[in-house]
Amino acid sequence: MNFSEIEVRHVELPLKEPFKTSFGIIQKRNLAVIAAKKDGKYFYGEASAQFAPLYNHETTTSDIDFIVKFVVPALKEAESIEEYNQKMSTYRGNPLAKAAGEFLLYHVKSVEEQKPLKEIVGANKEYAECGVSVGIQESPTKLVEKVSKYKQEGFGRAKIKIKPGKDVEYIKAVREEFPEYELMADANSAYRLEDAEILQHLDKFDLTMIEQPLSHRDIIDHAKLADKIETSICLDESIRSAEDVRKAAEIGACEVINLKPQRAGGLKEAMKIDRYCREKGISAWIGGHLESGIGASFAVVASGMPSITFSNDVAPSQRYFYEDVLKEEIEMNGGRIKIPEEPGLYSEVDREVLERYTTEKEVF
Ligand code: OSB
Ligand code: MG
Repeated sequence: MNFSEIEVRHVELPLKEPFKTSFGIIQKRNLAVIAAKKDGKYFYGEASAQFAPLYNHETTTSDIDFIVKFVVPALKEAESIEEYNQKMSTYRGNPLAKAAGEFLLYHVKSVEEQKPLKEIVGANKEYAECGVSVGIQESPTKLVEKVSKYKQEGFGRAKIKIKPGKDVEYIKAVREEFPEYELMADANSAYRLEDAEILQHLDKFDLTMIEQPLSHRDIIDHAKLADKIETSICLDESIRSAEDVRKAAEIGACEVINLKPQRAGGLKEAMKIDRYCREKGISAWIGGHLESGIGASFAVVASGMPSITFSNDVAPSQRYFYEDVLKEEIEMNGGRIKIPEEPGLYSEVDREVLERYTTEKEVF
């Protein structure tokens, strides 16, 4: 595409509080942001890796390296999103970095064709239903306090991060306090099949699902676990493509998919997963990685796709950040976020704010 300039930025957003999962603590939100200028306008994409390779193998700086070496040249050369994805498919892994460039091209497409992103991805909902992902807390009491606060703010369900030793007592405490509230758990691969007994204890608490209990590379043991527990299994880390969904579903490894477009390398593959889920009657919802307003814009839109039947991990800007990089921050009303009917992102990027939180920048 004919970009006059492409910026690759390391952006560091302070978090209101650290976010703790079984894989580690996220202290600050380090993001790789691409901005490409065309006909005087900027278009954006974001890679949602963390500072450390905790969720997958990618890191903020490995993504910046991948973006500089492979995404920037592909953005310049490709004449279409298909061509960009074709180029990316020759490289292994790095879905979060690949998605940053692809998101940017969807931003271009939306603005140039004057079509809202929701129409481009085939979204048929007006709102993204918001759930909240609650990090591991010091004590069950503290967790109950947190859930209570988020519930009052309007989030339609709470997802509780768990790990061995911080599971049954924590979930029990929340369930006792809120007998009717929609609850689920996310283990981020913290258990092994041998731990099935611990996970069986969770069956008592009427969780909508348990997300990624076992290894990030596994589907086989998840299928075995599915025979041992009653709670539905949802896969996150193990799913990188529509093909992965097919295999997991065929062997009975999951009933639900946490669909993260960035983990699938972008919106095109996310649309394929959406279609597959719809055809096979598999339920899905959109997951998140503490995105800035740029990444969240794409997650909000994806939350409107037809296969989405559960609340999503999409949240208003103020959930994690004091200040977001959008001119109008993402807002939640009555537990949901309006999916924009206008072309472009949720709102324009505030370049002053973006600049203020940029710690490094390269311009091509
Ligand atoms: O497992 O879904 C996950 C955050 C970073 C990496 C992985 C995950 C998460 C979350 C938070 O659960 C989701 C969000 O609120 O953006
Ligand atoms: Mg998860």
